Amino acid sequence: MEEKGGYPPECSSTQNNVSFPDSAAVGTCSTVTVQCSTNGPDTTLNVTNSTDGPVRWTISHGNMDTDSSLVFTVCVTDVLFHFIGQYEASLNVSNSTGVTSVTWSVTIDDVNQPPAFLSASYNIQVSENTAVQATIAQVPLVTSRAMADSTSNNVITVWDPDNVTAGFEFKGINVQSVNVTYPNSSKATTTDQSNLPVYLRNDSGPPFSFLTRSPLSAGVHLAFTLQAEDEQGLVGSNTVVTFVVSDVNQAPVCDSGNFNLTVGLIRKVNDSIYNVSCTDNDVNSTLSSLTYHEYTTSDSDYQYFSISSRGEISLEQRLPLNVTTLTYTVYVIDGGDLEANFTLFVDIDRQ
Ligand SMILES: [Ca+2]
Ligand SMILES: [Ca+2]
Repeated sequence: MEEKGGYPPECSSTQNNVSFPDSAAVGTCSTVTVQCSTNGPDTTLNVTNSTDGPVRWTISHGNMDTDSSLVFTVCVTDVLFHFIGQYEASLNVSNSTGVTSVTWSVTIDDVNQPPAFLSASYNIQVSENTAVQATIAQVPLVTSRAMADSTSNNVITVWDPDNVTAGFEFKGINVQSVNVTYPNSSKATTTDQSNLPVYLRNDSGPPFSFLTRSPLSAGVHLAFTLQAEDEQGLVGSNTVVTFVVSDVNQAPVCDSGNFNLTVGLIRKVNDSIYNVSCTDNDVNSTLSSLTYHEYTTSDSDYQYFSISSRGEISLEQRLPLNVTTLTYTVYVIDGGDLEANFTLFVDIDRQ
């Protein structure tokens, strides 16, 4: 009886090369056709993967073609940044008689990537009473997107994965322009930070810092368009960092303070005797909305007067005959519950 051949598989190439740029996206594949003959009694071949090194790719194959070819595909399964170099992987192709090893040299090439910001825009609230020379945001550099701080609102992370090849690495941040919007709706655009109340200190670092140079005015918006650049001059997408100066409630101010007012005895009920005028500097319309009231506990003379919510004081009763001065204390309160008060001393003119 004739015996079938008894040899391990024969493959057309036992040493194969593939290379990927380190910027290759997960899922990128390189296909290599290797003809492996069954070379024996079997009709199929077994392939076992004995890849070592970083597990950032897989080598798989399809069904055997009629010409005894196996088509192998090397696919990227994880990001390749920071895995620059040459690695070896191997497969064992076997039949019932023996094993043939097919090796793969996988090369990850360093490709320069432009630096990038984690986010295309940032909105940062800054209180109007922030101290001068305070740090209001930071711009750190990382070499991996995964290392970026994505939870702190005032951290503007820039990343450049290149930290191996000289000349590919991050160089600095340029302020392209600053758009300033004032509470009165006027706008200005500048490339010169020197007169702005907020500026990016980009001459030392990273991390770079945004600082206040001068007191901040409520309602002002400062939008910085930033560009990150590497040593080879590559630039990524810009980011826009907008600082919004928030209004902090301040109490109303009444210019008059306590004062004396002379009112004729013969004035009639409902006659208007005075208009209180207080002001509130807040930009926010709620924080600056004022309503006027009278105190009904501190003195008893309030019954002679009334004050409208807009500050108009009128007589509520005829003035008494036997008194020369009445005391009337009023207060004004803003939409944020801050108040100012003052006392009117009403001298009754009997003439
Ligand atoms: Ca780079
Ligand atoms: Ca106020």
